[in-house]
Amino acid sequence: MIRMISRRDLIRSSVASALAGLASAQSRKRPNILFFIADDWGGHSGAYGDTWLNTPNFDRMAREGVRFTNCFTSNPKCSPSRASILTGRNSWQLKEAVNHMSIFPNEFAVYPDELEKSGYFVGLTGKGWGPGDFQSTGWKRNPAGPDFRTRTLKPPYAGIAPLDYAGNFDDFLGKRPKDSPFAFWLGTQEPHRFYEEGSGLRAGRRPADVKVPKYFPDNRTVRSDMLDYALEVEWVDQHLGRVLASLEKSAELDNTLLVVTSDHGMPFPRVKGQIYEPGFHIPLLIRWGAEIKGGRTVDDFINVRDFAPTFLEAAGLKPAPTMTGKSFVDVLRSGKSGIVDASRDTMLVGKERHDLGRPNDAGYPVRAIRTREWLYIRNYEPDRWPAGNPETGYRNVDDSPTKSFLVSRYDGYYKMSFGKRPAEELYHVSEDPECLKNLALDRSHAQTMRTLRTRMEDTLRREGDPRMNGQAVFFDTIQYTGPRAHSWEEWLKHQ
Ligand SMILES: [Ca+2]
Repeated sequence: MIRMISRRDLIRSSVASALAGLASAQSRKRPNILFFIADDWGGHSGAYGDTWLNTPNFDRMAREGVRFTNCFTSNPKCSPSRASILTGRNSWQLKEAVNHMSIFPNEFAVYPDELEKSGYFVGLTGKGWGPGDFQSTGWKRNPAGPDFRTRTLKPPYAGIAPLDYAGNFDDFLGKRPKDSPFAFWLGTQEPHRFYEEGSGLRAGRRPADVKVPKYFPDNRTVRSDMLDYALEVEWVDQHLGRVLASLEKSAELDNTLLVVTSDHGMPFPRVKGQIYEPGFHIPLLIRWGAEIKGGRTVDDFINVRDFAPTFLEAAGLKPAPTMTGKSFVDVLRSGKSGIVDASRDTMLVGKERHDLGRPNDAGYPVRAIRTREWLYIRNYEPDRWPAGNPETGYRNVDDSPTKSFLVSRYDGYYKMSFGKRPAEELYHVSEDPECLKNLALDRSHAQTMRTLRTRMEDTLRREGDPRMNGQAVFFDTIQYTGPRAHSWEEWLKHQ
């Protein structure tokens, strides 16, 4: 006999299933959230197809988790990128924290605090938010969490005692109250410079293996410098290996949302601190046990400001009202590869001041828009030097053998890294990921450029960017909190 289902039955059964769903959501254990961020890592690894580094643990993350191919920071320098991660906002929405070596305002919620308020045990080791000053605005601890700085390692070479990140993480785990989920920020200081010159060669790495970017001359200086960088990346990978082992040993691995990323590209000329693809395109590997299907590659655009709302959603919380990023828990849970959410196809990037070294401590303001195909860049002060003034030593590029070589030659390669730039640049980034050929003056792309410019400015205006709203002068008032050794006034004194 076929029983007719009444409307009342239907309502009753849907209420019952909704209640069952709620119960299972409540009984689901809240995940641990481990944010593992390397400093200045351009993503070079086996996981991203490089064969000149040994990175078994990054590679394991890609096999067991999700590998994102389009993760970006909105500002390719330590402090602003980390401020975006913590607050879930673009850097021009962060007042003083848009700048490097600045102060951290206290009016924006940060995700470690939100998690702590809901019962998470939180901690930090290594580099959190910084460099800069968070104390003067009332922060009692680094916005990334309370510091677990318990162990250092024997220096591998003269003078430097690196933190034992993985050991500190173990100590943190040992102090965790029973049954509390944890949120830990593990920020390595590597592969940030400085490096012991020639360490890669001495460790037996082969210069011939290195893949040299086209914006550098292919020579032994550059190859050796990149091998030194590779050694530091491998050091980070080893710590990730120890962290994975600790999680396994404590039976927490599969209940941990483990995020492995970087703050911006590698510390080389034309990359770190500069608004070209290699500077703001970063790695992102996420493992979350059985919660998500592993072994996937996802091409959706993810911005660092999406991390905070994602972590809060994973913990069963709503994003803080000040967060403008968007959770991608749905993308993680989808089980799909390739493009999952087609609306994730655009992002903005920009900067104001990074380092000192220009008259009046001026910055180099830029905004840019990146779509699947294009990168449009607007340099607002093209008369200024993009990497810092020659007189003060191009301070927005970390000193390195590669930098010294380029500066000594003063040729086309020098120009690509240090020379002045036109007010507008356009790169067909899907075909030219190294941003070598500026198409801004190519008339056949004029319409594309106009469309991108309008779209970028409209979005920035909606986001309240002071530069779009006639208040760019604010950026010139922001205090620099680091040493003034490389300032213009210091240089003048010695003339
Ligand atoms: Ca950095």
